Amino acid sequence: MHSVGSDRDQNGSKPRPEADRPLLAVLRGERRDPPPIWLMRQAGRYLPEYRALRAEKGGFLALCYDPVAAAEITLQPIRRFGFDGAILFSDILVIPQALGQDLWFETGEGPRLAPPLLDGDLSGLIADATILTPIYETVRRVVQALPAETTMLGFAGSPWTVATYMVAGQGSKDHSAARSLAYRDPVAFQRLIDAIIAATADYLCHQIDAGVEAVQLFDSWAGSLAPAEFRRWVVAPNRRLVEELRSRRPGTPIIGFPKGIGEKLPIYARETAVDAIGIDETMDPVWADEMLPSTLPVQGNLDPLALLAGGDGLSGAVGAIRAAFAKRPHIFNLGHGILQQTPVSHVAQLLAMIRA
Ligand code: 1CP
Repeated sequence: MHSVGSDRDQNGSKPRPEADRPLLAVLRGERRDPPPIWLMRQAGRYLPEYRALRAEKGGFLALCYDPVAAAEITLQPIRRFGFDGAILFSDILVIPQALGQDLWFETGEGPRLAPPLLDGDLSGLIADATILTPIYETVRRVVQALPAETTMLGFAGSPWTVATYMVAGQGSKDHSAARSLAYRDPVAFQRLIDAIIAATADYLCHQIDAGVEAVQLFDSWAGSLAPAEFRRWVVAPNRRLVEELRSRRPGTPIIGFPKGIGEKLPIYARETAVDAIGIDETMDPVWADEMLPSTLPVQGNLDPLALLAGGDGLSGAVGAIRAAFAKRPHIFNLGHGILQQTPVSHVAQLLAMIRA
């Protein structure tokens, strides 16, 4: 029996047309030449069309919760450059907000969260996951408009990185507030991590149900921990998220991005069991290629400053990365987010270089 809307799944979204999506193929373990490419923070301030929309809508967070605007911003870099992946326009700090912290951005300074959880105690907060609902609407809007060959990426912050903001109430250089709490009261800190894991798993499942085809876990501050703490607060929570997602939404590839972890890379890859791993620009790609299983897709690792500078330095760096990963599934990307001052023309040149 056909009824109106029978081509829609239970969430009301239309399934995407079958097509070859190179980024998704590589995340599933295929090698492609040229490698698929997307850039962390590709939707954002280096684009004049983003800055215009941000000025019109009055601020970054308002954009995150406005599905029409957020879908438009997600699509802007796809229209301009034809990246192989579109990353949902949102932020890792919406999870603390859903857990009950107030969130705002101080101009020129960065995020503020209140109250800071210096004792790791969430009991005074009122969690409300319904605030995340507009974000799933953004995903549905993007997938309706996305070219068939473009992969839709969702994301969340990893528990440790999110906790560093929740504990300090703001960004911090050495993450000492969260690190101190973890030493002083590991039981309270574990409760905080557990709450972030639970909220994040639900959040990512909803993103997947709305049409996201792969997810990235951003552990931007994974590099600030001593080895035993690294295992406890980076490896174990990411592994739990991977297990949870695999059992609840099997078949959705998970990219781990543990920035700054250096020699701990093989431990992270093996013990979290992520489907693909993002590496930052400080890591030697030849070393990473030697240390990681030959079938594991690797994403990275161009220095954002090389892209900003352009010229011969850029082409040299691109060549070295491609040579290092010539025999494995590789996704071309930066080692961290694109810098705001990056000339748009350099991004176009990078794509031309990769696809030549
Ligand atoms: O217009 C503006 O002023 C807002 C700037 C901005 C943007 C465009 C922020 C504030 N967040 C974002 C979007 C964002 N953030 C995305 C969207 C999709 C894309 O990649 O294009 C993603 C994936 C993030 C992830 C994010 N937010 C991370 C992890 C990745 C990373 O860069 O390390 C972190 C740490 C944040 C927190 C955050 N959001 C914004 C700021 C200024 C910060 C603090 C960063 C810090 O503490 O240094």
